[in-house]
Amino acid sequence: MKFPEGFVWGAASSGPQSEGNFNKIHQNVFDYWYATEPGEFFQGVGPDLTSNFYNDYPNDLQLMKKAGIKALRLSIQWSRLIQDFETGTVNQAGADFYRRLFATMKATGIEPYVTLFHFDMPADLQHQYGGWQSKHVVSLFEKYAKEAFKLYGNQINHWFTFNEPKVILDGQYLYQFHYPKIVDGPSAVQVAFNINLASAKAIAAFHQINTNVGATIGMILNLTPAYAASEKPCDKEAARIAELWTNDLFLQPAIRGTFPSSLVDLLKSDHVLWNATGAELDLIANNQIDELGVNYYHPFRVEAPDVSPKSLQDWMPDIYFKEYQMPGRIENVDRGWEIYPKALYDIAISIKERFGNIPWFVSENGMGVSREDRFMDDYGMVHDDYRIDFMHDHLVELFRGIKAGSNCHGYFAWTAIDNWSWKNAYRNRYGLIRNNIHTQEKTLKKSAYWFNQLSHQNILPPTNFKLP
Ligand code: BGP
Repeated sequence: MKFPEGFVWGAASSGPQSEGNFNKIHQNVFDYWYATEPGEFFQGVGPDLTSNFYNDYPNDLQLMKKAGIKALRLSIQWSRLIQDFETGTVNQAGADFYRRLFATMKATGIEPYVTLFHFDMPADLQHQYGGWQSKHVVSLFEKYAKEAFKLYGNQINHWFTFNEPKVILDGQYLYQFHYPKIVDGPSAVQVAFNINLASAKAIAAFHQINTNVGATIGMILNLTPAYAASEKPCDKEAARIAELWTNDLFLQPAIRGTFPSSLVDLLKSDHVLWNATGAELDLIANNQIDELGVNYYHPFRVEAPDVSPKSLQDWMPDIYFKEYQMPGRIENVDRGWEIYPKALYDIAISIKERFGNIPWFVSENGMGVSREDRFMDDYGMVHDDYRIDFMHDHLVELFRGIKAGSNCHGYFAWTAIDNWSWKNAYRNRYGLIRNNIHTQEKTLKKSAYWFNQLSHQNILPPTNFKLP
């Protein structure tokens, strides 16, 4: 299986999960949450040090190169770059850090793919205004984005406004796995709109400011194709609505500039539709992404809910669908996620057929496994054949999608070096490179050698790959 010429082999990470809090002047919501409730995090490990990328990046980048990583997705932390959120004044130390980092990446031959927002709302903006619930925060984000474009426009060719907006809704406003752990369906609806608006505003600003010919701007969406548990009409209806809510709510505005009309009708008849002005809708209509990043980990199987959505209950999106755990599924038990590579083919076809075959790439895919020292040999190398199998099987499906004409131009593993997984901290390790978090010693796993071969040959190595 030979991938198309120029196919990009990369890895993804984020600022809050890798940098560590060195020289940061503001807390983001995770810093604040850890400072106030450290027991919420696995083994009490917080975001202070993470993988020490702030200090260690020259060394880390060299290791990534050895793993064949030719592009690295990372994020700027709003809470590091900006001194005064209201005016958008830059914090010089933060600005210098990212400039040095991007320059070192270029010198190392690793192309930066930069995300502006990866779950890390500044804590002050969460507390003062309610974070993404507030349109004022949307305008502050636009100011931050403008500064980033001005500062790094000549260094960056691939910009992304948001990482996984859906997870922001789920974590902060519905299912309580990110601070401030609110449960409020109608607020989640407004947040969905506000994030789409913030992304469009940043795209508009990019078009005004950017002078780097060929630079593009996109968005990173976690797509979880919704599959009905059965052929029963009620399960299929649940899957239809789940697809609209989980995927199309962000895909359609980002790519076509409109919201799915049947979802809008449903929210309207439930009296929970977002507040939006005509000018805001025009802005969204006129500012589309150039490329789409797709994070894919697991499918979303659904069945009809236990009680009718007409029952008297607080509005939540899942009054329309219930998650279904398919018996006999293959699962990454450590993370509780079904492993279903075929969904990547389905995503490829859906982008081709429903979303104009927009240029896209897999911006995250990987497997988080706990206690990886189980698989370590006498020399300290983790033999992570399960990760190789996982990536291999997903790439087989991706390849099928590309052969069927889907416009996919890259694959980024989550992640290069084991990093901090939010509430799960260092429980599940995703890296091609192991991080001993007690010493910060970083060493290649077997999968790094596999990935290196893949990246250099552009051909999928066999699963029974032998170390060189
Ligand atoms: C995605 C996020 C990443 C990363 C990954 C793995 O949702 O964009 O930040 O963390 O999932 O998930 P987790 O860390 O929750 O195991």
